Amino acid sequence: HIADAQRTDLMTITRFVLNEQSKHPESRGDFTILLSHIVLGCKFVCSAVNKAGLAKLIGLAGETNVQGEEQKKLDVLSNDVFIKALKSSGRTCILVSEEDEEAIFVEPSQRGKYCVVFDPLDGSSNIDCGVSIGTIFGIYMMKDNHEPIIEDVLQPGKNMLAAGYCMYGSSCTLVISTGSGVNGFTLDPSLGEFILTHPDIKIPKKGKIYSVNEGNAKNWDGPTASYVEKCKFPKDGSSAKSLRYIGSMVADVHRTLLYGGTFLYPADKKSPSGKLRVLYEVFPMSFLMEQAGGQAFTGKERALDLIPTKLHERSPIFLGSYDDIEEIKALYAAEG
Ligand code: AHM
Ligand code: MG
Repeated sequence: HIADAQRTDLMTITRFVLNEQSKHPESRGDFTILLSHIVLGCKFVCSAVNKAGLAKLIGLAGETNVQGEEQKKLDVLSNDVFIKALKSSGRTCILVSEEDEEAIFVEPSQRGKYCVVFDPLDGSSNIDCGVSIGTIFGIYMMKDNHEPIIEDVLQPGKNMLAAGYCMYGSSCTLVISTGSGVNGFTLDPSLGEFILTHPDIKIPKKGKIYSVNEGNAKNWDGPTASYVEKCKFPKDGSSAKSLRYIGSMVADVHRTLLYGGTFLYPADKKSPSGKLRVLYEVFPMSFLMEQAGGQAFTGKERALDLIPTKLHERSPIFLGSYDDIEEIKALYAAEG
């Protein structure tokens, strides 16, 4: 009986990844160790986010991050925790965080073969009102033992080995792909373990929801404007789509993955490259979308084909259900 098996035969994230890795004879458990350090970071941030109101952690830390945005104390804390956890795993060599302008090169004594790109706490403008926020991460592997260089992380997203996010919402959910499908785990606070609750996530082929910041509409390009117009006033007899926009990428993408539909952060006249960052926002989410059977498109190309030229580069992004993204691709193709 499945329900009973789930209650008594708990598939923790560590057990799951160990099983997956055992299919690769060359694997020596390094990835499992790296992941367990990421999981530790997520658990810490989850507990800090839950306590934020009480602990008076909310408030400005008096620093601004690379993009010149105000930084909240929780961002600083989360960043510190992830960097320390990743370094001490002994499995990383380069770390790229949204909060740090420069890449961090791990000292030789703690070095391993993985490069981790991450946004420790995305959606921080939502902290004060208790809306879901999250951590996003992507993992590359160095192919040989050369001295780490910045080019090791300036690689197209399709070269990622794994990607995922952790959403701090009504429950704490970790969604991950190591390149063979997408699986979701929910933190059982009484056990302190992430348990497999969403095996083999597949995004519906077509959805009934679109998600975009429509306040930017006056600055959109033609194809984005036509797509949203089609969502609201379909001409083919189909019903209009619902709009859902939380303004927190992890939560908006999580809903898109489970319910289907589209999530867009397009280019506009004010931000010709959109807002979201290629390495640690666009790539990991695009990787997950493709692994779940959906698509991710930049307005020009498959998102995972993009070759970033700088660490904090931005790109427009359209991701979600396969058929819905086909529609957007057709609109851009028609524009030429
Ligand atoms: P942040 O990294 O500064 O938190 O910004 C990223 C967030 C995403 O989570 C979200 O999708 C987007 O910004 C929302 O932007 P906007 O407020 O322009 O709609
Ligand atoms: Mg962010």
